[in-house]
Amino acid sequence: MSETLILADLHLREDALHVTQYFLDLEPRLLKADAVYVLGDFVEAWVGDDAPIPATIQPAFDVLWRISEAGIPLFFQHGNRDFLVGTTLARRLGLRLLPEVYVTELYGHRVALLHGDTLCTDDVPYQAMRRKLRHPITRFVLRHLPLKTRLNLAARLRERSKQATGQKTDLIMDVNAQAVRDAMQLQHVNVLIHGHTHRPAIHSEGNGIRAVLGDWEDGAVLLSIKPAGLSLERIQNKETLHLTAVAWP
Ligand SMILES: [Mn+2]
Repeated sequence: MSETLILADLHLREDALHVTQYFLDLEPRLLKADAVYVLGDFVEAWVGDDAPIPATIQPAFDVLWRISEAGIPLFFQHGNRDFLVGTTLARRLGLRLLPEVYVTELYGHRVALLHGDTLCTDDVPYQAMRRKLRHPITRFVLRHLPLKTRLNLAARLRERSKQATGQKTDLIMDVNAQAVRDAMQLQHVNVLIHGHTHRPAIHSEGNGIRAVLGDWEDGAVLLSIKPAGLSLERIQNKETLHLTAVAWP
C-alpha cells in the first residue's frame, strides 16, 4: 500500500513522556511508508546540535534514525521551536532538511509544505520577532554563544511567548486568509499542508485544499497521503480516530 506520512508539532519535551510514547507506537507504520515528512516543532526547544538530548526524548530520535536507516526518505522542516536544528543532527539522523516552503509532487499531485507560522501575518509582534531571530546575523551569533547562554535564552523566549500567547485572540494566532491565497498562488499549488496552529482540519481554499496538522497532546496526529487522497487521523492508545478525509482536488 502506498502511503506518505506527514506530521508536525509533537513538541517533544522532557516532561511529556506520553508524546514520545505516541511516536514510538507509530514506528511500525512509519517504517512501511513511502516517505515521512516532519513539518517542524518536532521538539519543544532546540538550542543547537551540541545540546544534550533528554533521555525521555532520545527514543523518538532513535525512531527517526531507524526510518532513514531503512531507506525511507525522511524530510525535516524547521518550526519556530527547532529552527536551530542543523546539519550535524541532520547527518546523524539521516534527515533531509527542507527549505521554509517546499514544493513537491506526491502521487502525481503538486503540493506545498511549510511549518505554517509565516502564514499567521495578523500576529504582527510575532512576525517581527521571527524576522529578528531568523536573520542570518542573529543565527551566526546564536551559533557561537556558549551552550549555557543559549539554554537560558531559549527558556526566556519560551516564557515570553507563553505570556504573549495568553494575551492574543484565537483569530490573531490563526493563519491569515490572504496569506494562504498568496502562498498557494505563488507556489502554483492547489494543495497546501502545514502545522503550527494546532488546529487539525482539512479546509477548502477556492478550488484547492489546505490540510492542517495538529499537536500531539492527546495522541498522534497524522496526515496520510495516498494515491486516492488525503486523510487526517488521531491515534491514541492504538485506537485510530479518522478526523476527516478528502479526495485530491
Ligand atoms: Mn510552531
